Amino acid sequence: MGGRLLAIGDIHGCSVALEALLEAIEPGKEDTVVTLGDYIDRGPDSRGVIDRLIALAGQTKLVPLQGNHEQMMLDVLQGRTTLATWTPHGGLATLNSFGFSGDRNFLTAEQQAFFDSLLDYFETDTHFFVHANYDPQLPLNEQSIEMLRWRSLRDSIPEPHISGRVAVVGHTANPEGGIFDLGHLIGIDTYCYGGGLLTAMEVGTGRFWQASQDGQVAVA
Ligand SMILES: [Mn+2]
Repeated sequence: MGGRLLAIGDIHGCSVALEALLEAIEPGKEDTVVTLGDYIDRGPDSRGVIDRLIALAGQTKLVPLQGNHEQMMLDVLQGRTTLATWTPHGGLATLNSFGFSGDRNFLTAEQQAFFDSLLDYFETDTHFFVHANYDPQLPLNEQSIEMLRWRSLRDSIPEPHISGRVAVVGHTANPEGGIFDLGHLIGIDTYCYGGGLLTAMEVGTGRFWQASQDGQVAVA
C-alpha cells in the first residue's frame, strides 16, 4: 500500500473542524483515510459532514466505518424503531441539518449509498480499526456489533488483541482533547462537538493533527 494511512475520530457534525483537518492533511489518491464512525448527531452540521465525506471518497481512498449514531439513525429511517429512541442522543441536530419535516426519506441517493457502504471494521498488517471496542480473544469477523459499535472503554478496557495488531478506536470521548494511548490500543475520540478537538492520526509515523470547531489546527 503506497501513501499514508490516516485515521479520523468521531466527527459528530463538526464540519468546520473536519474541513480544517482535511486542509492541513491534504489526503490524496495514494493515501487511505479510515473514518471511525459517528459522523452525525450532537454537532451543528451532520449533513455537511456526510457530504464532505462523500466528496473525500473522490479525493482519496476512504474507508468509512459505522458508529452507533449511524446505526441509531438508520434504525429510525428504516422503520426498525421510533424517533424517540434516537432524538435524546443528538438526533435532533441531525434532523435539523437535513431539514427534516416529517418525511423519513430525506437522504439523497448518494447519501444513502454512503450509509450503505459503512464497514464494521478495517485491518492492515499492523493495525485494526473499529468504532468502539473489541473482544481481545475473538477474530474481527466474529466480534459482536454490540462490542464493535457500542461498548465504551469506560465499561471495559481490552487486553491486546490475539492478532497482535494495534487497535485504533473512537467512541469513548476524552473531554480533555487528549489521545488515549496504551500501546496496544489508541483512542482518538477527542470530543470535538463538546468543545474539544477532532483528531487525525497518521498510523505509520504516529503524527497527529487536531482541529477545533473554530478552524484552528495543531500538529504534534
Ligand atoms: Mn460512538
